[in-house]
Amino acid sequence: MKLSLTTTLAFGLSAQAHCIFQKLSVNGKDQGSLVGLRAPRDNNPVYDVTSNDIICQKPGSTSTQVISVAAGDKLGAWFQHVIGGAQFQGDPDNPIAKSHKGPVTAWLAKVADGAAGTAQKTGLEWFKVWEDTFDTGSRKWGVDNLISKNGWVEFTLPTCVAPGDYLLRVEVLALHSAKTRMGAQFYTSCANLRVSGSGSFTPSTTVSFPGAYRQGDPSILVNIYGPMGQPDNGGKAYNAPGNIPVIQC
Ligand SMILES: [Cu+2]
Repeated sequence: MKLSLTTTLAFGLSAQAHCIFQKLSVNGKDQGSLVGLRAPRDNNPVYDVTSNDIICQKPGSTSTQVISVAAGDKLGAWFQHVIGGAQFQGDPDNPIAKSHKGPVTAWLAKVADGAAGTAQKTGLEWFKVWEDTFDTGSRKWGVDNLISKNGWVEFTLPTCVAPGDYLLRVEVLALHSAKTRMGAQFYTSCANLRVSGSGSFTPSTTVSFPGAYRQGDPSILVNIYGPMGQPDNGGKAYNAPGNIPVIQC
């Protein structure tokens, strides 16, 4: 299909180059669109790290289904430009615009057993189970790897995670405009998980959302462009915000 200039411009204006975490996979098995997820309806980012929207994005589609997983399973979180995937055929901003460099992180918070589908998202204690931030060797960001896997973020649920119900929060942080205060863009959804296995990990350090991030954090208020304008953080290491390491089993 050949788009007319008018159509292209119309898409260009309406189609901001954002993304939505809208599907989970377990050991490669797709769980279905929005199944077991608390996801926003539109792809606009959250900018205000003090808002409750920083937890699971803006209230939108809320599934009360719970996804059963085992510690050690390979989980996938699927980010796409709009719900369903590309906004139109050949959408260059699917899964997300290439400009949107930044880290991808995955977090868990324990909720009452049996309550993953209905538990409140506020007041939880979060710990980090995985991250893909910035590789100073290849100068690739987590978002670059997400794009190379057509929007899939894949990680192993650590084997030590104790059985029970959790919310899983996977976050893309886009830093292309982060040199301006409130310019960093946060994209998250939460998945309702029921974890089985024989793990017994209890996190010694947790953070709250909101609370973990501050608008002036050097990881949030940051110019990622080097002297030639290249988005490589000037070749320097980059730590994802939250000041908490990934758990070690
Ligand atoms: Cu965007």
